[in-house]
This record gives sequence, structure tokens and C-alpha cells, in this order.
Amino acid sequence: MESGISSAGGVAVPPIASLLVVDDSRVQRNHMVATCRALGVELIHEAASGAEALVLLASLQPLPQLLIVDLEMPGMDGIELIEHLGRGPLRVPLIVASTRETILIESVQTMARNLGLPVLAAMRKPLTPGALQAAFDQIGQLDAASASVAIPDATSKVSAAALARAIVGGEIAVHYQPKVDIRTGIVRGVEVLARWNLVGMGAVRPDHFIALAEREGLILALTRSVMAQAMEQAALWNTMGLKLSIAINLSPLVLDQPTLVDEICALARRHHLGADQVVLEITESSLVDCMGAALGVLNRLRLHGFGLSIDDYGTGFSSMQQLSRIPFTELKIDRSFVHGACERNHLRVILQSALDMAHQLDLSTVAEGVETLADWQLLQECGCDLGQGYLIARPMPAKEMPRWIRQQPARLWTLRSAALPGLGLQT
Ligand code: G
Ligand code: G
Ligand code: MN
Repeated sequence: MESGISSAGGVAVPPIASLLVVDDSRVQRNHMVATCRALGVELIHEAASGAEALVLLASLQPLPQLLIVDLEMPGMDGIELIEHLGRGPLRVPLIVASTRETILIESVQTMARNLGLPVLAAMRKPLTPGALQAAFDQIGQLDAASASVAIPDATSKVSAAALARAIVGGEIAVHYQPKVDIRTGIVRGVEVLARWNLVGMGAVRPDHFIALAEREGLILALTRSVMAQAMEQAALWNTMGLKLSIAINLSPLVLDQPTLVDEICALARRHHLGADQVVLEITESSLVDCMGAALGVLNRLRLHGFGLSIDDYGTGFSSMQQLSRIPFTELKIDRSFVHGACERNHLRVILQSALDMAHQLDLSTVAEGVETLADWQLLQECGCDLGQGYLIARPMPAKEMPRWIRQQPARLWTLRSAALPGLGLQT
């Protein structure tokens, strides 16, 4: 087996002290080893194939802090190695490095993350010392991120019967996430998101209990509870002079309920909300199944003046078809095309073309998953209307909203001063 240990001495203590380079080319390995040494890595192991890497990892004590994995290798290639690691117990942070096209390298990164492996970076070779150092510096953030997911999670403990009781007992709460004008940062509306906390046991993940409700015939009851709370809240905000549009998620499964349109109209009327203050977000992916009844409901909602948003746009199967036959007023681009799009050309092109198409169709556009200043600035450049995401605010209980809105000018000021000259956020 061609593996060896190289060591460097006398350099300032680096964030990475040991790593394993997996690459079939000796020239590439030598280059990598020299670069890593220059960055102060003391212990560098080498393997010439995926299989060698696995043997080495099984014997090394302690494990290296990092793997740098090439993709094209004879025998077990880098993708197979990553799949293998994903099935095993080892969780060593990775850097994926290859001379192949960026979309392939990034796709392997996504694959590795989906397998639960920590990935520091996906890079095109030859690697520069600067790029490698920047990737090394991510390791601290990885630790912080994995520590922060250790929240109490009651998800595995819930049953359909418990969910039914929670709905009837009014235990399904709602949180609100701001949707802001991308040019000015001014809040325009909120998305309404259901939350379920079990006393003393923590939160149940929304995607889990929504799916449970859909499977168990509880989604209509849950949606009624969410809509009633949200409309009452919007009415209260109205009386405080805070006019926010509210966006309610509708599962396609409730769209075959013949009384739905009348129920929504009655709720809005009761709370003196104009239909133009209410947006209904429909996930595009599962609409196809129930097209017949759903179209009637959606057309009637639009007839009454409610906004219709196509949610998670880009992730479904026949999204263009949905757009061509449903009178949507808003297109919500899925976060997988938003966050990180400034660094990934494919995402950026898809994002821009979705925005261009939406504007030609006279739809307002919302980007989900705005997590960084770079995401925000790209959306400004691409001409998106509204943004939603962790950079702006996490979903919050209604009582926190007035304070968040009061603090927003100061937050925008901070964001603006962090922005690069010439790309500043406009107000
Ligand atoms: O915060 P987030 O994890 O809340 O929500 C997870 C998923 O659950 C999202 O896709 C969101 O659209 C969906 N969701 C949240 N609240 C509701 C709701 O009231 N009704 C429906 N149908 N989906 C919801
Ligand atoms: O469109 P949908 O209803 O699926 O979107 C709402 C979901 O997105 C909720 O689960 C919400 O908590 C989540 N979400 C909101 N902002 C962000 C963000 O910036 N990043 C990520 N990863 N998720 C977000
Ligand atoms: Mn939504």
C-alpha cells in the first residue's frame, strides 16, 4: 500500500493538525502535501485509492481531522469512497477536490452532505493555498453547527392520536416569518408556519407532523386551526396600524374540500381582512395528483381576490404546467436555488431565469432561504421582489413581531455597512 507520513515543524499552530490526502496521482499528492505543509499541517497521510483510504482509516488512531478526496481514481473512486463512509460510523470532515467540472464536484458535495458527512468545501484543482486555508478555517464552524442541532426533539414520540388531540386542544401554534422587500428591507408580509411543542419534551419537526396530518386525514383540521389563528392575528396587527399580508400554506390535499373557499372567505370577512391581504401558498410538487377538484378551488379563491403563490418553485415535476394553468400571483423560488447561488453558476442561471419568467408572467417573486448577505445582494442584482430567510429573521411568535419590526432599521443599517461598496442595500 502506498501510504506515508510527512511532517512539518516549526509553523504556527494551524486549525488542522492532521489530514489524509486520497489521490491516485503521485504528482497531485505531492503538490497537495507541499501546500498543506506550508499551511502548517503537521501530520499528512496519503492514500492512492478509495480502498487504501478505507484501510488506512481503519488503522489510524487517532483519526485524521480531515480527508481531501479526489474523484477520479482507479478501483474505488472518490464517489464510492464517500458513499462507503456515509454507510459507516466514521464522520471525518471532507474536502472534495477534482479537476472535473464544477457542477459534478458540487453535486458530490451535496451527495456527501445528504449522507450526513461534514463537508468543508468542494474545490476545483489545482488547489491554491488561499482556497485551502479558507476551507480549513471552516472546521470551527462545522463544530458549532453540529453542536447547535442538539435541540430537544420530540418528533419520534408522536402518534396520529396525539396529533388529533393537539389540534382539537389548540396546541398547534403558529409562528410568523417576515417576507421583506429585497430593495429596501421593508417588511411586506409574513409566512404563517405551524409549530407543535410538547410540554417538557421539545418541538415536533413541522415537516414530520404536517406529513403525519396529511397521511391521517388531519390536515384539514390543522389548516383550519392555523388559518383561524393567523387571520385573527393579522386583524390585531391591522388595528395596531401594522398592515402585513399573511401567507398561509395549503396542502394540495385540502384543495378537494368543497367548503374551503367559503370558509376562507368567511374567516377573512369576520376579521375585516381584504382578500388582497391573504396569500395562499400551494406546494407545486403534489398538485398534479388532484388537479380536477383543486383547479375549481384555486380559481374560485383567485376570483375572490386572494393571492395564490406557487411554493418551493423548481422542486416539483411539472412546475411549468402548473404555472400555465393556475392563476398564480406569486412565485416562491425554492431555497435550494437561492442560498449559495452567488458561488454556483448553475444555481444562479436557474434563479435568474425563473425570476425573468415570473416577471414576464406578471407574478411577484419571493426568494426563500436568504441566509447570507451574498444571497441578498445577488437577489438585488437579479431583480427579485421579496426575500425570506434566516438572514432577515427566523420564524417567530406573533408577540415578537412588533419589536422585530422596530429593530429592523438598525439591522438594515448593520447589514448595509457590512455590504461591499457599490453593492449596498438600498433604502
Ligand atoms: O418551519 P418549517 O420547518 O416550518 O416548515 C416545514 C414545512 O412544513 C414547510 O414546507 C412548510 O411549508 C410546511 N408547513 C408549515 N406550516 C404549515 C401549515 O400550516 N400547513 C401546511 N400545509 N404546511 C405547513
Ligand atoms: O416554503 P416552505 O413553506 O417549504 O418554507 C418554509 C420552511 O423554510 C420552514 O421550514 C422555515 O422554517 C424554513 N426556512 C425559512 N427560512 C430559511 C432559511 O433561510 N434557510 C433554511 N434552510 N430554511 C429556512
Ligand atoms: Mn411555504
